[in-house]
Amino acid sequence: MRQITVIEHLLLHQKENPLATGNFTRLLTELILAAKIISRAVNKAGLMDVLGETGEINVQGEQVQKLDEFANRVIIHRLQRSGVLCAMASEENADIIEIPEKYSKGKYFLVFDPLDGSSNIDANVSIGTIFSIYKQEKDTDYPTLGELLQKGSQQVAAGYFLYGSSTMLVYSTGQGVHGFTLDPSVGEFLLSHPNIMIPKKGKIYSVNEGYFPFWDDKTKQVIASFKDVSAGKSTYSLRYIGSLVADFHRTLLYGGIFMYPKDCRDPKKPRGKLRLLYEANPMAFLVEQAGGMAVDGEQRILDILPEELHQRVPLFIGSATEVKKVLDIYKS
Ligand code: P6P
Repeated sequence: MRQITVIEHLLLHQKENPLATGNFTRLLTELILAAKIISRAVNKAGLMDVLGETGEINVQGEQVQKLDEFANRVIIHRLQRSGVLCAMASEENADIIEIPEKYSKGKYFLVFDPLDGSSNIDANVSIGTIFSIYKQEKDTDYPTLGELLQKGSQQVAAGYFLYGSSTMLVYSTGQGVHGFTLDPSVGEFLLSHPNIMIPKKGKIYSVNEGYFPFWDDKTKQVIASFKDVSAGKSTYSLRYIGSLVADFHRTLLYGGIFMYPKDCRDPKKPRGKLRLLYEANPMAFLVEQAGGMAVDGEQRILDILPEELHQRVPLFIGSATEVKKVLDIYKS
């Protein structure tokens, strides 16, 4: 395959895309550089003092991993100087990250999870950086939180960097989903998976079965439906890595469904664990661009109007056949 870089692909294959302007290209270029720096640290984690926890607890109530903190700093450092953002929001930061006065601002709003799946870092499991890009609607220097809390359907682009056996970028600007693999010998992400489409039906379901006792009856019915091997029913395999980017990437390429239902255990988390802005929305944007579906059990993820930055949401995402099956059970 001819070596096509991300920016070349953006400009060549999506030239009619209003995003292929200098500003979006600049944003993507800085994001790619940040990912290369993070990838280098992740790949050398065992050799540098970046494994383990910092001893701090983040806004999610989770142990902050040293690599989490490093990835967060790298992205904020690079992107706040890009001159194309009006603000940022990180899964690691409680509030909106404003662009310091000394840097010029732009019209894009970047939402990101700097290193999702980081609790798996010490076990050398694939982890990733997830991002969403929105446009600022109003022409104000300092956007309000209300302006930034847009429905996922308003995303102008979304994607993830996967730090695994190879480092990949999978993203969409609304013109299909495209995968690029980092070639360390040239230091570029090169097109490796053009026009990714998720299989209409899969043979894998992905959920943390350990939480079965905490699910309501409907949810138990949903999960049981993927284990029903009575006559004529499809048999499914269970695969669960516990790192959303890795579980989603497998679902996108192989088909099937990833589920993180709400659980009745923690009244403080009635909607489950995954975050709407930082995890569900970007993955929902991608899966719909690839011909799949993403719901919370009742409605389309991309139709949910966020009420707060760190809002959580149940997530059922993957091939249309399996997601429709979930919706039918919840509605029955
Ligand atoms: P559990 C990682 O912490 C994460 O946010 C996602 O990457 C992953 O899908 C999920 O949590 C795993 O959660 O409760 O199964 O360990």
